[in-house]
Formats: sequence, structure tokens, C-alpha cells
Amino acid sequence: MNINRIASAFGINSDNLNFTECTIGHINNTYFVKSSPKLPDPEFVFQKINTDIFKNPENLMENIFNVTLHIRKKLIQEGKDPSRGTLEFLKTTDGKYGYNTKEDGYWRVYRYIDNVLSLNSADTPEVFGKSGFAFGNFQRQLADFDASLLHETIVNFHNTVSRLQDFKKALNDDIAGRKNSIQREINFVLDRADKCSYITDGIASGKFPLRVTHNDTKLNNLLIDKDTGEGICILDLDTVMPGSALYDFGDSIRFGASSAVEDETDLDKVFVRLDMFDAYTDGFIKGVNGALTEDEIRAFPIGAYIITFETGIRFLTDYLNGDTYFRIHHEGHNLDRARNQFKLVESMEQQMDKMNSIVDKYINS
Ligand code: GN1
Ligand code: MG
Repeated sequence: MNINRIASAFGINSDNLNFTECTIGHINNTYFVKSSPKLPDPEFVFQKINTDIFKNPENLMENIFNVTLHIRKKLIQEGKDPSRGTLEFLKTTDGKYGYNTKEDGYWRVYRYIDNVLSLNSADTPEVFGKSGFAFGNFQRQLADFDASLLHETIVNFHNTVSRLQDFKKALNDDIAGRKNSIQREINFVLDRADKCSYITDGIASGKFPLRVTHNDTKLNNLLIDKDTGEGICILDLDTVMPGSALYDFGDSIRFGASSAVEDETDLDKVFVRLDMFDAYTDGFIKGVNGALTEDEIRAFPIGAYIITFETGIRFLTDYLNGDTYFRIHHEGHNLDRARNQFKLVESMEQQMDKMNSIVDKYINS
């Protein structure tokens, strides 16, 4: 990678560029960049898009330009600061959404937002509730966005039935020769196979309307203002596509209402925290501000369950495929992640009634 060449493609010219890598995401490569090491904060975020996964980065960036522009207009209408409320992407000096060469790959650049933090776990329900508001609000901001403008960046992304089929294929191919050592996890999936169609059936019947959704609503995809503690800007817009509200609600719960991080291997530490579930439900409903139907809200607990199960299936599939999709940091990482998600699934099975009662409380309030 030649960082100077990438920078100058976006009109950023400096003899003294300084960059550090961010190692959090599982898919793209992200760098914080400043034009001089003396500056206190980065000025830009450079990202190399993983084009094995996102096959058409131009279409993806067209989505992102349109979505951020829409949110920008909303923020201005509502008297909020657009430079902190949404990402601002730069075009290349020749007017393109990204810089693309055989040697360097596909790169995009956005302006760094300062005085913020992002969290891998929420310490308190209050913090997590605020993230719920921010993700709900994101959906509200895009409620009048013309979904026909959006390209589907990954087909069947949250189609759990199709994720199950991918898993079965990986099992059948057993390309990495790992199948025999994970019989327990395989049975865990197969025992629950009939659950996979819950959301897809609801979409097909019209019970769950298609909306513009984010689809990757992990807590660490939200920037939180260090001074106010409010969730201000949603990141990682690669998978903004038509989807169900349950995807966004569910993925946040999967990640943020867990008592432990996504790859915790001490499974006694992994369970769903009802105080977190409660706070997020409250925040999300307020953030969406009336846009959801009662059917959707009632399905929050099962939606969280399905997305957690689906993510576990995806990690296990990648383990069977020899770790070709999610970046791993040690041998067996994807198996650790899958086991962690399945523990969370069990915890949700045990606490489903309680989660439903929490939701009832907000429906009746
Ligand atoms: C991936 O790149 P990152 O960490 O934001 C994945 C999500 C998974 C998540 C699991 C495009 O997101 O779907 O839920 O890992 N993104 C894609 O941590 O597959
Ligand atoms: Mg992502």
C-alpha cells in the first residue's frame, strides 16, 4: 500500500503523512491519517474496501454518498450539526467515489470526527439505551429515503434461511477438514434449523415491512460524543439496504446486550443482560419515533434471537470454510465466536418470556 499515492488521489498532499491502523472491524482495513504527526487528532479515515466481499465497491459508495447526503439534509432541517451527525466522504480529484487501482485496491476517505469514542461494550444500560436511540433515529432519518436508489451490496445478507444453506454446503464440502471436531456445534445449528425462516416468512407475508436499514448495528459502529455521552454518528454504512427493523434491533442486542465481548471464550461469562435489553428497547422505540408497527415491536426478542443465531451460523460456516471471510486474530477464532453466539442464543431461549414482558411494557406504556 502506498499511502501517499492514495492521499494525493483525494487531493490530500503532504510530505509528512502519519497513519495508524484501526484493528476493530472484521472485513475492511481502516487507517487514521493526519497530514503531520504533530496534530493532536487524525484528520481523515482511509478505508480499503474488501472487494472479495463487496464485489461492486462503486455501487456501494454510490449508496453511501446518497445516504449520507440524505442524512445531512435532515440534520440541517432539524437544526443539528451535519459535520458531526453523519460521515462526510471525499471524492477523488477526478470526481470519483473512490480510488481504485490494481496495485492498491479500492480506497475511500472520510473526514475524521473528533472528540468521540466508540465502545466494544456498554458499561451501563444508560449508555446502551442512548445507542438504541441513535440506531432508531438513523432508521427514522432514512424512513423517507427512496429505497429503489439502493444497490444490494451483499445479496441475502440477513436471509437466515440462505445462511443456513451456506452452512450446510460448507458442512458437506468440509474443505478445511474441521467438521469432525465440531459435532456439538453442528447439532446445535441443525436442532434449531426450523427457526431460520421466522423473519423471512414475516417479510414475505407483509407482517414485517421492508425499510431502509443499517444491518450491522454493533455498538462499535456508533460514535459517541465524549462531552455529552450522546450517540451522534453511525459508521460502517456498507450494508445499508432494504431490510427489516428486526435486523437492526437484533444485531445491536446480539452485540451490546451480551454480558461479554463477541469472542469471550469463558462461556460462563456470556449471557444476555435484561437490563441492557430493556434500555435498548426503550431507546430504539423512541429513536424510531412511531415508525414501527406493533407486530415488529412484539417480534423484537425473537428478532434478536434469530440474528444472534444467524451470526453464530456465519462464524461456524467460516470456520468450516477455513476462515476466508471474517478476519481472525488466532487459530480457532471463528469457532470461539460461534460458541459465544450459541451461548447467547441459549441464554435468550431461557429468558425469552422475560424479554417479551419487557417489550409488553413499552407497547402498553
Ligand atoms: C462484520 O466488519 P464488521 O466487524 O463491522 C460483518 C457483520 C457481522 C460482524 C460480526 C459485511 O462486521 O455482518 O455481524 O462482522 N460485516 C459483514 O462482528 O459481513
Ligand atoms: Mg461492518
